[in-house]
Amino acid sequence: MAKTKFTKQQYLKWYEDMLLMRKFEERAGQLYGMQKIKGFCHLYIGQEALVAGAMTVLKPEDNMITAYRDHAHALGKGTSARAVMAELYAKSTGCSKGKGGSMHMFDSKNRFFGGHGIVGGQIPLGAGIAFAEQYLGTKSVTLCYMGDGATRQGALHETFNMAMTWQIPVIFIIENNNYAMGTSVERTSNVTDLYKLGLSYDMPSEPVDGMSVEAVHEAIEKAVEHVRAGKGPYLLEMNTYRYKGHSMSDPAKYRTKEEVEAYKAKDPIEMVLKTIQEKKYASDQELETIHNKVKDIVEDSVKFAEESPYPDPSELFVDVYVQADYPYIVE
Ligand SMILES: Cc1ncc(C[n+]2csc(CCOP(=O)(O)OP(=O)(O)O)c2C)c(N)n1
Ligand SMILES: [Mg+2]
Repeated sequence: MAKTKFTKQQYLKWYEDMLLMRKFEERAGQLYGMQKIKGFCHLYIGQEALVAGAMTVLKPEDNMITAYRDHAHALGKGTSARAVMAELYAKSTGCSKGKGGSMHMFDSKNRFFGGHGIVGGQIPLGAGIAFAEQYLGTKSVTLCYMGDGATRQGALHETFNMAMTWQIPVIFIIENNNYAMGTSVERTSNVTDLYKLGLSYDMPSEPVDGMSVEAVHEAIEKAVEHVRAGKGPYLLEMNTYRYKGHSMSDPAKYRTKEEVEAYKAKDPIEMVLKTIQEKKYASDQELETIHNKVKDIVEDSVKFAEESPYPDPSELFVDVYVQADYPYIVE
């Protein structure tokens, strides 16, 4: 059996965290089909290790920002399943008061800064949050996630240049799931090893196996150490896969069944489960307890969302513009 530097507690946390993300989204997908959830909805199923592996490294005072495929990030950063589900239902108890929906989860108290629908829009915003931390002299690190599609945006290059010039404490994470909607990386990028984009700015840049939560943890740990030491930005390209379509209306005809199956064979949750079982970190009964706990959290979130009220019409113009003073707590 291979030796691992990780503890039993870490494996069990990864298992529970990823299972919650997966079960939560499977239920969200079902509720979408029942028209309980409307509008846009992009699922993260298959990509869970990218967030779970970071959460065993980050401190509560570290920041996170991402694109619209954001349910798992919010859950990982500590937003309750209730607040995420209620947001999907557009209810006033949602983390964005029911006015953001699936693409705009936001939870400043847990230092989760969205949830952004404009592809690549969060890249300069993430660097901006990190700049604020540097300016104020804190030790907080900012994780800025983006899709492979976002790397073709001009904003990425402007941000990379400025972030390196000013040595901003930010870690850019490319979630390379091979597709931007139905368009493969090969069709739109001359450079398909996307981590190499950082090299022309002299940014430390590495590829990571995003199906392995251990590899994600190790890469983030190394990057965080670098950034916290004041050595400037870091870029990680995490190779991953989304099992579901781009959004709820995508039949995913641009890829083969074999391709999907090959990734599912490396499923991050199954891999962690295998280690837990091999190392006897939990009995079957203990695993069942975790499953039941996760199921209860998800069902409780659905009940909470169902029973919550919609925002009052008078809320329409509230929070459109806010004064977001440090530490960005918006009441
Ligand atoms: C500026 C901009 N252009 C186009 C779109 C339409 N759009 C929404 S998602 C998407 C694909 C993005 O893919 P990727 O960055 O790889 O993220 P993934 O969906 O794979 O997580 C596009 C083109 C948009 N939202 N914003
Ligand atoms: Mg993509």
